[in-house]
Amino acid sequence: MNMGESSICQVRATFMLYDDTNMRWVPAASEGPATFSRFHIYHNPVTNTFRVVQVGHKIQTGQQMVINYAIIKGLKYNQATPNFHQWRDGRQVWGLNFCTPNDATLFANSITYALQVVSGTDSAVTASGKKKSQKKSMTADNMASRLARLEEELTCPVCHDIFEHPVLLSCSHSFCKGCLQQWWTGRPTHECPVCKTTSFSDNPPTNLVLKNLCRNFLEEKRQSNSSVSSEVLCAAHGEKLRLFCLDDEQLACLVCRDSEKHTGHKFLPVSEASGRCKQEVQELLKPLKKKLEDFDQVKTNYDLTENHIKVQAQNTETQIKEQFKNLHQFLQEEEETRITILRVEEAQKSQEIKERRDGLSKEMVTLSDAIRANEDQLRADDHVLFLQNYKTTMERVQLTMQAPQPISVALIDVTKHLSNLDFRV
Ligand code: 8SE
Repeated sequence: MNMGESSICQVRATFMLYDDTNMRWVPAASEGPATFSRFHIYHNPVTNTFRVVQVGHKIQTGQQMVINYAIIKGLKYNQATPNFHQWRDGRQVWGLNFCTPNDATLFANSITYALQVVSGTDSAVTASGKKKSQKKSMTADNMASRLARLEEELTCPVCHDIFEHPVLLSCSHSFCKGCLQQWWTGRPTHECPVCKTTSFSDNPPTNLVLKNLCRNFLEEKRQSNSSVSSEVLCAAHGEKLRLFCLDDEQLACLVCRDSEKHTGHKFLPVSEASGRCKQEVQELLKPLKKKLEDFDQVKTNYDLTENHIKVQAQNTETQIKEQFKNLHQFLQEEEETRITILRVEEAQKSQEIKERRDGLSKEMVTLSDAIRANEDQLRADDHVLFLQNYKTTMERVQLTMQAPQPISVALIDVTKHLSNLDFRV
């Protein structure tokens, strides 16, 4: 693990890679598919990056990194089965065969979180880039000139007004229906007022597209007029405020313009001036908006992180409980094994002692018999008989002179049974 990095999840799984040519899954590391390894997702909070790491055990140097895979934006994750998840990164398909469905869920949670964070950091940039280009094409100046061009295109060449019920001639020119009828009245041929091509029909068809365009345009214009030209009059002259003085940065009427107060000042019509000013304000707003987007991204990341911390805490708690359950089970079994070994040793030692004691009892009986026999000899009045047996008696006394064997059975070695149990709880 690098400095500052932390493991945000730990699971057991086998890492696999889909071999496209041979169309089969192959183990990504050398261990082989049968063994599960430990995987971590490491988070670097400085760069806000994530990587999947498999740590294997190297005999001498300790931990060795076997897989080191950066979680990148655009990675597609798929939970194929409860135990098998896979992902695509544009180049390859990877798979993780998890030890348990719980491991799979833990991993999926963390990688989903990581993907949200890594794609979030970038998407803000792309989004603002997109918005920038939109803004560029929508500046007020552009807008005005585009509207003027559109108005021109929607103007009837006869009446120079916006088309009213436009009809289409075969030469592809359009006119208001009324204008054309009027134009043709009293003329011998029905020709196009613009190109003079004779029309096939006396009743040319409606140019529906143009009609709709005109309707929309007029509607739009009506709306914008009603919102823009709030009829504010000049306080000094009572005239409409049609101009904007660039020097004083204030509205002006035609009289203001010619007045002494504004001598030598530059004026713009309000529509143009507002376009220009709006653009200026927009330019100033740009960095603020970018900043807001950045803040928003960071905030989103905080929300994501807060949520993920909750999930992590819950998952880790489950893992701790699981491991303690295993530990308890191991301890229970170890306790039972040790007690069984102790009981067997106790029984063996008791048996041995019983055997030795029985032997000793037999020896004591023999000895008592011998003592009694010798004492009988001593008490005898018959001197001849005593001396006759003297030699055998002496031999018998000497024979039983052997000291009793000391206890030779070892006690229970308590240390042996208590080894490694001294946890000092
Ligand atoms: C092998 N599949 C373990 C693993 N499956 C080893 C086995 O021997 N094995 C579970 C099964 C069938 C299936 N791919 C896609 C364990 O049992 N689609 C999936 C995807 C991808 O799964 C979707 C985002 C990213 C969305 C991704 O379809 C495992 C079934 C498979 O890219 C064979 C076929 C399996 C469960 O692999 C390559 C990815 C796939 C898209 C649109 O046999 C295929 C894979 C190839 C084989 Cl990645």
